[in-house]
Amino acid sequence: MEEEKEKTTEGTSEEPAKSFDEVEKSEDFSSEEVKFKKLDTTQEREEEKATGKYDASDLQVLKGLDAVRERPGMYIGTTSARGLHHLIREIVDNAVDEALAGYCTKISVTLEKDGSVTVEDNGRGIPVGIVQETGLSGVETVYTILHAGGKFEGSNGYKVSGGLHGVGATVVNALSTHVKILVYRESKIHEIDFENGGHTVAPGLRVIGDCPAERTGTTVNFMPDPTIFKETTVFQLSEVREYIRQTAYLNRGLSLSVNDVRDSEQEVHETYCFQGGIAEYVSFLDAGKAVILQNVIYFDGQTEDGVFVEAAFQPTKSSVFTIKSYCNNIRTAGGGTHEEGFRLAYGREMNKFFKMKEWLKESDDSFSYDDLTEGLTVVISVKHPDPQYEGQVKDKLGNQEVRKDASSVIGDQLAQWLIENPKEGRLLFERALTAYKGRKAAERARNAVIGKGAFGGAIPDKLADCISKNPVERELFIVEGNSAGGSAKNGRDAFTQAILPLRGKILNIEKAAETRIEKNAEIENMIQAIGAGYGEQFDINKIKYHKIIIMTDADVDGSHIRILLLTFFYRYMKPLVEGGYIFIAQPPLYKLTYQSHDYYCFKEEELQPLKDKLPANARFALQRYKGLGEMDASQLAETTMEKDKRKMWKVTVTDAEAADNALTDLMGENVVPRKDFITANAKFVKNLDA
Ligand code: 28F
Repeated sequence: MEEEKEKTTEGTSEEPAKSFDEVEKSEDFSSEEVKFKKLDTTQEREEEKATGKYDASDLQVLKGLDAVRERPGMYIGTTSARGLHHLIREIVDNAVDEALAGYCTKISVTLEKDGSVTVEDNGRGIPVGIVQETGLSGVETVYTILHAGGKFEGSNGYKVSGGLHGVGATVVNALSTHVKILVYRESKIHEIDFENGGHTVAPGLRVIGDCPAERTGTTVNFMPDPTIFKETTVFQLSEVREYIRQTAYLNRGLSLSVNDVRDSEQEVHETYCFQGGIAEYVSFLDAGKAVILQNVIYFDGQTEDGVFVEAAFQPTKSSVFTIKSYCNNIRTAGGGTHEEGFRLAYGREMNKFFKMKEWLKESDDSFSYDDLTEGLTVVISVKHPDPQYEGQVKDKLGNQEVRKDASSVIGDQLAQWLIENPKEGRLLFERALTAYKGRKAAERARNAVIGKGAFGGAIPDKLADCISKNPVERELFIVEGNSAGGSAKNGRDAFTQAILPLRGKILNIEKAAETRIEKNAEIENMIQAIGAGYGEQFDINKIKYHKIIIMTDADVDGSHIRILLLTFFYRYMKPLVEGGYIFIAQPPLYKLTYQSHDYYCFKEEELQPLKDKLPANARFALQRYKGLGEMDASQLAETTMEKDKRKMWKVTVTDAEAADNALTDLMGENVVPRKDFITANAKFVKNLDA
């Protein structure tokens, strides 16, 4: 465990940030006391308890603590190592809240030899007077009452990755075997102890000594309960250090120390304090990268609905886009409306500026967000009075107003910054242009890799294209199912025959609006393979094949797909049908083998005449083909694909119209029993060979 020297660095943000030391403790504390009854002392309360007279607040305390012990997962997510480390975060978060209120400048966390943890701050000290709402001292209120207002996100009330919204200290108390709290306040040192899951140890809160008036703050020592944290009660220094460091970046000027005194041979004492806040965090994240701008860009602002937005970012030459976002110092790994606000502002203002400078012409496309953010490192931090978290693990910020808040704070200041820093703006433009060019080159390379079509366009990777470049001799077989597709690929004449396997049912054309057609992968593959567009844009002069051959099984499904394909061609590539480019392959229905010679029947009515030709009592084998997949490559080739042997039907417009009508009847409103309807109409095309 290396000993790191004290870390304090100068801020890098524009204006020197006010450090917490400079904050004047100007408030008159007497005004703070107004909500706590001065009269009652804890002594009186203890006497009350001694008489066994439990009042409502005592019952409320017991109810709350037991609830937490019964279902700890409800409050800290899990009781694994992760949940154990949550205990530290809940206590530190309370100290950070005191810092956010402007009264605390130093927080320290110590991993003690006995396995307990001590957290201390130099804030005002938790109030010791009685809180009217609870009838308890401020300290006991914070450490034994589950605030009714404690917000649990989500319907199941599970703990969110965000803080416990002020009920964290009570949860820690309930899940600890002992807790000792020292409060330095009003020149007195007050102490209270809890044991076995939050039960107050007599005599409760009392004064144990004096301290200088300027010495104020809260110190909490707690020991996690091993009956709750069964997996482990051992804290990991690396986990604690990472959280402390992140908290220091997120709260600029706040000094946070982590001390590990468990091994007296190798104690660790580290202090983190960053005047530059999240701007310095971005520098830390970009350490070792080639940056485009020396200074990190930093904006912050408070919106009228009380949301504080901060954003820091720096462009680098790397190709990775890093964005880390936080709400109330809690990481929102799932992103959310604060990131969306950044995205809106960044995309809008950068492109607007580039067009205003005419680096981008009005007619040019705007840069995409990906172009603009390639190599960019961004940290966004928002402080929100009532955060709502979404997503599976509640790590996505859901407050809708934050999208606008972040977009306006960041957008306004980014627009201003670009005008004031045109040189840097130009560097950002060139970075985005590099990204744009890289993306286009990658697209071209990807298409080339997929196997450049004979004509250079992007072709679907499921297409086994043929080698010839002459569309007149090129044939495209659209084959139903991958197994038949495999046989067709093996049996084909690779110079002139291309194979496009079709997965199962393709889109039901009847019900699909034209836009959805494009989205259907099967249809899209077909459109790309044929290469002449579709619908209004169809251009017969661009077709890459002069024969498009539909090869589906002779069964009901095969007929169904055939009808769908014919309807598609008829509706979106009609010139193909009109020009006689569409064919239907005719695979055999039967194979009769007599004296090791194969005879094929392509229609039912051919079978009997074939049998009649055989000598009486001839012994022969008969195979009924149920699907293309039952034929091996050579059988499929010689019966259905070889130009001089195959039988194909050329589709005419009336055939396609029949398919279209069939489809409308079939898929339209008055749905009739599909199976017999398709079979009855499967023969609607005339038998015309090429
Ligand atoms: C090591 C952990 O928990 N620090 C805290 C304060 C200060 C005040 C406070 C906390 C009383 C009942 C609302 C002081 N003076 N460190 C900490 N420091 N809580 S927790 O008040 C809590 C109120 O509920 C404080 C005036 N106002 C507030």
